Amino acid sequence: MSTSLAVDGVVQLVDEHGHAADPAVLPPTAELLAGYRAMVLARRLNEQAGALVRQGRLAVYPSSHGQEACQVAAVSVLREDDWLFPTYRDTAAVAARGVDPVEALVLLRGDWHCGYDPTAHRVAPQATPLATQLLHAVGVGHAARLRGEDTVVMALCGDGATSEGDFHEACNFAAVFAAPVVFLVQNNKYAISVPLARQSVAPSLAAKGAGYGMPAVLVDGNDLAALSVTLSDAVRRARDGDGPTLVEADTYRVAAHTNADDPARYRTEDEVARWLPRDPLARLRTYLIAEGVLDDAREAEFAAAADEMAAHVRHGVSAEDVVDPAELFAHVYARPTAQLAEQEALLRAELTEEAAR
Ligand SMILES: Cc1ncc(C[n+]2csc(CCOP(=O)(O)OP(=O)(O)O)c2C)c(N)n1
Ligand SMILES: [Mg+2]
Repeated sequence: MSTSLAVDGVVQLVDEHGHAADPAVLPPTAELLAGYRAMVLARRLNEQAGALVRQGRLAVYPSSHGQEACQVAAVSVLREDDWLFPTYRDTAAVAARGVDPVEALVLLRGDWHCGYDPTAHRVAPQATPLATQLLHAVGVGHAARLRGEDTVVMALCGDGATSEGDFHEACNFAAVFAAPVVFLVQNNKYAISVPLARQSVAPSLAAKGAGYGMPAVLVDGNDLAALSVTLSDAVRRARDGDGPTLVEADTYRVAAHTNADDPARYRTEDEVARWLPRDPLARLRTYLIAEGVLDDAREAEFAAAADEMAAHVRHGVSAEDVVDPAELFAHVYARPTAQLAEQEALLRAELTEEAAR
């Protein structure tokens, strides 16, 4: 296990100055370069989605700014036939998995519940009810095992979600039945305005793994290399039939919870300023430049790819979809109830009347 790489209990391979204490244990440079490119795209997606909120094109966007290493590593360690179970904050991970970000953002535009086909890239719908997706993730992993498949499930949640009963049930069931699940807790220090200290007094969230009899690792969540090695190990264990792992990523939510939140009411600017030098992109960039694999030409290439993606998102999200209001009633029940059928008929009649005016 990568716990052997932990210093003071935290796995870190590239420090905030871009220095690697032991380059021999790092993933191959080409892999890190690809990870850096993916983080550039992830950050740009966060910025573009934030701009679309300010333009009124999206209702809300929970940014993963500062958490891009988690977003990218969670996906890069998976095989195509594995599953990802994301939360509302994980749009960048969903996009990194290959889902069209425009489709992922449909939910946040209020047009549809899940704008993408979860089976196409094996990405479950982004869950807003905290920790509910963890139970589904364990169910999918357990089912795969019963069928004799070696599929692995990556289940994402936040620090606040670890207080939910669903988190406990998911971890316990997964451990007892050796379900092939990796629980990645992105500890970004807040659940909206509730700081970690009011969430748990456990020595760490990873420490909770002991209570389930599950291996657990605390990793620097802004260090892509450390996350990749730790999560790859956990995925390997799960695939080999050795059960789940709990990974706590020590990171920070640099932006507000969403645009509907004013973080100045519960945290200081000094605190944010202390985290900025630990930025996941900056440290890997420094490392890759020092290694001679990242130069101006590459940076320009990555920036152009980010520009192209952002333009695609801007155009896609700004397009005025024609939405049929009667779709409200579709897909609620296999056979609509009498009340729903009555309400739908009422709505249709009102729409026809409106159109005739
Ligand atoms: C079951 C449930 N309770 C409450 C909420 C309201 N809520 C939305 S986000 C959030 C904070 C979650 O914090 P955390 O798990 O740390 O994730 P983060 O937003 O920091 O990524 C809360 C309480 C919810 N969505 N679901
Ligand atoms: Mg949080």
